[in-house]
Amino acid sequence: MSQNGKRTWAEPFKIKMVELLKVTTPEERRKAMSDAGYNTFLLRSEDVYIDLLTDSGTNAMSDNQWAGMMLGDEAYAGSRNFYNLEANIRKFYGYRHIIPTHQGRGAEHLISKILIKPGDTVPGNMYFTTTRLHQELAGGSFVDVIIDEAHDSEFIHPFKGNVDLAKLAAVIERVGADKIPYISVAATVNMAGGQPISMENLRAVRTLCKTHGIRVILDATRAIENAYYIQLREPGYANVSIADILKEMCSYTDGATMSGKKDLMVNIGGFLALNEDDVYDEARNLVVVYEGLDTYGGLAGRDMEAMARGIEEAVQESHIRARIGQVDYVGEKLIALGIPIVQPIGGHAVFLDAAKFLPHLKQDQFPAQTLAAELYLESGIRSMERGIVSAGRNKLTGDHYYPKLELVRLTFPRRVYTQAHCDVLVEAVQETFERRAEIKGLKMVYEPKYLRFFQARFEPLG
Ligand code: PLI
Repeated sequence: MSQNGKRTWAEPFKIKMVELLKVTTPEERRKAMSDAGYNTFLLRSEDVYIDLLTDSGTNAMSDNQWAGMMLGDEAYAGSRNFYNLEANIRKFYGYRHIIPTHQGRGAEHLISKILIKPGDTVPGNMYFTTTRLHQELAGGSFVDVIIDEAHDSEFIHPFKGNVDLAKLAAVIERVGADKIPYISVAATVNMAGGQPISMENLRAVRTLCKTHGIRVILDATRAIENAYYIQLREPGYANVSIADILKEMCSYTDGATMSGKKDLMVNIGGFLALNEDDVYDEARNLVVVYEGLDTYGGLAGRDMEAMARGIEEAVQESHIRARIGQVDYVGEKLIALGIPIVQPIGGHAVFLDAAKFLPHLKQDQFPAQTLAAELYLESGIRSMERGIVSAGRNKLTGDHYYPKLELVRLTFPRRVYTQAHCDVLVEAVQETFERRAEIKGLKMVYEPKYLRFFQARFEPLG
């Protein structure tokens, strides 16, 4: 049953400008995939028909955002657009101090460098690739404290992004609170399949951390989508606005890292938000080393304006209902066809369960990498591996991490594709599913040191 009813999610916008798509032949796709080393990140965008690689920076801005771009104040210092952004982050997220960054990982870099000392532990509700890497580069170790259900692709739970409080308490007991600079809480949890955390859980995390003097840092990248799930599923929130839910979520945290390229529908931009004055002072000093002055942080004035305006649009109920309704539409169709996907359906993407889709492949034959390549060969649709390749290697042992979830992410850019594109996608996945028994795995032939999924190269087995 759809979470959104049948037609209630129709897009609350009309299309003013279009970008033409290119349809390729199977022969062209075979060559493109081979040239790309069977890694969808290495494809040229012009060889892609429907691009579901990511929802990051790929969204369609509104006429109001584009109008804001023309009002860019490109002063080196004190741009008016910075103050507009600061005002809207304070208004909608509620934090006191704001530092713009070129994108989310710029903020992750700053907070990791400021708060993490070598030997520290950072618990979190499942890792995210760039977040964990910055924690490790600062000398910390990430520990996963998400509930066990999050690692089971079929387990139905309304808030699969929840922190397991017993796991968190055990980590505090084991390493000591003074070795935990903060807990990193993501909303929604990308690697778990776009799964939300409940307000009740976030409140409980806050209470537990407060007793131990541990900060809570929110990864707010898709927090507005998380707010929608709280409104939809959590008792007591059905009549609370998305904006008020967002603000309450942030109120249980000490700061946030943010990639504006997702929820806020801009092509570039992010920020670090903080409440503590001394942490802010350090961040304000450090940002000039890595990003730029604290009133632009690596962004043009026009980009800050687009992000400031994006916040106001992103918290609109009609927007968020349509955005998640579209993802839900595809997910429901795939479930009806018996295709294995992560359930409940996530906020920003439908995640194919590659381990169940291609059960004849071992995990080190890269089932999700293989499936992403095959879907492209079938249809020209680009998706992303979120399995063993993305998980990388344990920095101490050098072994692959073997994540329980071996997924292919079909990620929906906001306000970009139509329902007919969704139907084409469903057909393509179905056709790939029908020939799954013939699909062979891959071997990795080039592996970069950091975030290997971006640039690794593969060859077909057999
Ligand atoms: O890509 P950035 O540097 O703007 O943001 C990094 C980042 C942080 N947290 C989370 C939850 C993310 O999803 C995220 C980036 N995600 C990408 C690029 C994605 O395709 O999901």
